[in-house]
Amino acid sequence: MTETTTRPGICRICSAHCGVLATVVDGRLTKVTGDPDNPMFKGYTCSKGRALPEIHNNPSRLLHSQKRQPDGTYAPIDAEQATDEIADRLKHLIETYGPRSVALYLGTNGLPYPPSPLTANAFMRAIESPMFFTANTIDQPGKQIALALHGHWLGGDVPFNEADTWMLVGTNPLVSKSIGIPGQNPGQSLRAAIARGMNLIVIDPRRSQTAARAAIHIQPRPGEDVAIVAGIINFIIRENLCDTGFLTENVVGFEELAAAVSPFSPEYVSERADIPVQQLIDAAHLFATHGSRGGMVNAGTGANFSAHGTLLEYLCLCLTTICGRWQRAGERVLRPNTLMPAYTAKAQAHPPYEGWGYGEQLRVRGLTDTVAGLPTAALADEILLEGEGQVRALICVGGNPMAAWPDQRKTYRAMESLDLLVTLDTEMSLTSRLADYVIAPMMQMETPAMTQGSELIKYYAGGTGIPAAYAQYAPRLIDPPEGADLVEEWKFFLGLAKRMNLQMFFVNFFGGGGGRFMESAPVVVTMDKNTNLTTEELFVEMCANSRIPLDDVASHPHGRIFDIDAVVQERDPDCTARLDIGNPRMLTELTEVLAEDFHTARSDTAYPLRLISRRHGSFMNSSGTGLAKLNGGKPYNPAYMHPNALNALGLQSGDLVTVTSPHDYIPAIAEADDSLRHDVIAMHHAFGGLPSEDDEVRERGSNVGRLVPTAIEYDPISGLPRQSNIPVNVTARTVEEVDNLA
Ligand SMILES: Nc1nc2c(c(=O)[nH]1)N[C@H]1C(S)=C(S)[C@@H](COP(=O)(O)OP(=O)(O)OC[C@H]3O[C@@H](n4cnc5c(=O)[nH]c(N)nc54)[C@H](O)[C@@H]3O)O[C@H]1N2
Ligand SMILES: Nc1nc2c(c(=O)[nH]1)N[C@H]1C(S)=C(S)[C@@H](COP(=O)(O)OP(=O)(O)OC[C@H]3O[C@@H](n4cnc5c(=O)[nH]c(N)nc54)[C@H](O)[C@@H]3O)O[C@H]1N2
Ligand code: SF4
Ligand SMILES: [Mo]
Repeated sequence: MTETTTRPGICRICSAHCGVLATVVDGRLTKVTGDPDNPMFKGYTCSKGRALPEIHNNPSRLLHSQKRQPDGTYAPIDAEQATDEIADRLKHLIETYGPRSVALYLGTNGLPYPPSPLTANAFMRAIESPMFFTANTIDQPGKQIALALHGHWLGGDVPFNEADTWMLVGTNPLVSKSIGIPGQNPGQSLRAAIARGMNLIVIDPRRSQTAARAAIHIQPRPGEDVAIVAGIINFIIRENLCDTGFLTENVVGFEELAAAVSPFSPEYVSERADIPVQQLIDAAHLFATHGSRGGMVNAGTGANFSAHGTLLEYLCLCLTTICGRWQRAGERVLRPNTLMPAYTAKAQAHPPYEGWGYGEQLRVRGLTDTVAGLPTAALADEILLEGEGQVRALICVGGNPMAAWPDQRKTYRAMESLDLLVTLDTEMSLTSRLADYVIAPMMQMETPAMTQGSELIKYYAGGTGIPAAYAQYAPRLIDPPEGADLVEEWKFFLGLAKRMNLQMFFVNFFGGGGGRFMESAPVVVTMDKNTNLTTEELFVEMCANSRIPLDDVASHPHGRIFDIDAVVQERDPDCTARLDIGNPRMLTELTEVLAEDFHTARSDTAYPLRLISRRHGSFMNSSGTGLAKLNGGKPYNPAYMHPNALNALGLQSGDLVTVTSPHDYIPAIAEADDSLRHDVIAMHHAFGGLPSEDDEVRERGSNVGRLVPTAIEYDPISGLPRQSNIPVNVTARTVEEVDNLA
């Protein structure tokens, strides 16, 4: 007899954390749909969430950990045995070379498993290695650094669902569900907002899905967002459209900002960004004056990848602040915590603090630790650079350096040169194919789930996080497949700690951004030899100081929006804190941007096109690209080009081309796309094979990271290289080259 159950669960592929319904037939996940009874999502999901059955039942999923054999092939290994061997090798490396020789990299798939990043971090602290890296510093590290320089507004964000304007710079939340428009069914939120009269302003070289809905779509040359936002600020200041009351009470640095942006006249910005003067003026005017409830500015990856990501984020905060677009006393708190501790939102500033320059010093490019973490773009150098402190072992948790890091060839050399590479991955990812050990973990529906992480991200950047007192908990919905030997990631680290005789201090929230504003002390769980916790028990610890008890949340299996009447309080009478919009370091960098010779850069005939980033609706970075259900028979990432640009090169959709940057080249498959500027090509990142597998471009796609050098143009604080607006040329592959690829 078959047994079928349908129960609520949580998709955690992206930070939206949609409440779903999961159907299980005889222990096998067969169907995932939206949950109409979920009050937040009301039945919403995306194609990735609905593919969770295929993701779980993927024939290439690892059901056993793997060990690399002397001949380079892989053989299954018992997870306990693998942990023994890894612990021994780590102990030996630490004894011989010191703790800094061991580094850890946490990628995007830490997100689905709340204790996993925290235990990985506790393990690194226990071995006393500072070398803890995450994908954050190859993403938008400027967000947290800029917040440190600007200060935080303790009243929180203006609700998107009430605002009459909003500005989005280089982000496409209809697809990415990441920022600005709430990620919980963004299409629905945007439709409602537009129906209400919202005028959306989108700055994007591509008519993205989001840009197509905008009242004003500025379609500039890529990489000019700093100039554009500076120009908008300048116009608003010149036209006296600032919120002077807010500025007087809460802000310092206005004169300095006004002086620094003054050269960014509409005419100058128009020429530099190649946009109509009037459009810039209209956008600035609209943003400053439209409607009764002004909205905010949010930037995404596209705008952050220009090598001035910190400055761009800082200017976005300045624009929000000069217009006073923060929640005020008496207004509702947009994101009151539910599975996080309660806090008091106040209509006042939290003053600026140190954003970088402390902690661990990297041995390259003068980079240091930052509030966004250590610069991941320099980790390959730390592995390759010999001498005191050289990194010799790397543990990758839910990340894929070979697919996602800049400079793929350098990354390859680094991975190959390691004494020990361990990945925790659900498949033989590009990076796992170079690993000594691949630890096979349990997957989403085999582990308990909660929405705490989706709440936490509001501390990372404005415009993110669930915009309501919403929470959900879901138990394990399936057992791992029969005969499988799978570990929960956090238990792998506990297993290492036990074998290495370490005591770990597990802290329920990271310090930095989040920890700074917690009114209650973090929960600390001491883990050692005697620790015998289940994940469920650890969740209870993690939520020990939550506003709503975890039990209460769990008693509403479809999730619940709790009735919390949180209102922003008046500022403290003795508050002297101010937001700073005149940070000297940032304004000096703005002057340097102004001094750039953009005419010469633009007339480089060797690289006439600019390659920009964009996300794929069906995949989360490199995850899922091999699944037929998601790739619809197209497992590669095309080189999207305007049809006229394609014609001019004598090319057609489907043709093989070579995309060359000053740094390297990749094969690619051209595809017409009239949403782009003529001088821009767009490609999804995190595709492609190893550098030796160019002939598999139709099966694996192309690795954009290979075109990106790490040490030439990069954000001076975060080390984030220029991952968009990459100068390139596109040429047809010669008959010979195509033959070789056949
Ligand atoms: N050129 C260029 N480079 C970029 C970007 C860009 O736009 N352009 N974007 C950058 C950004 S924003 C980011 S966040 C990084 C992403 O960088 P990474 O996080 O390093 O890359 P992902 O592809 O997300 O890696 C996810 C890995 O998790 C594995 N995985 C899938 N499911 C599970 C699971 O349940 N458990 C475990 N343990 N593993 C799982 C996948 O197989 C894959 O190997 O890339 C950055 N790099
Ligand atoms: N479906 C899906 N969702 C995802 C992911 C995924 O891979 N797939 N990845 C997740 C991750 S890790 C992240 S960090 C977020 C990122 O979320 P977003 O930042 O929203 O990323 P994208 O969707 O790539 O949107 C970036 C936009 O920037 C534009 N752009 C590129 N270069 C420039 C430029 O120089 N200036 C300006 N103004 N625009 C530019 C691109 O055309 C694109 O429309 O998405 C998350 N969500
Ligand atoms: S939007 Fe994100 S969380 Fe929701 S179903 Fe899609 S991938 Fe899953
Ligand atoms: Mo990201």
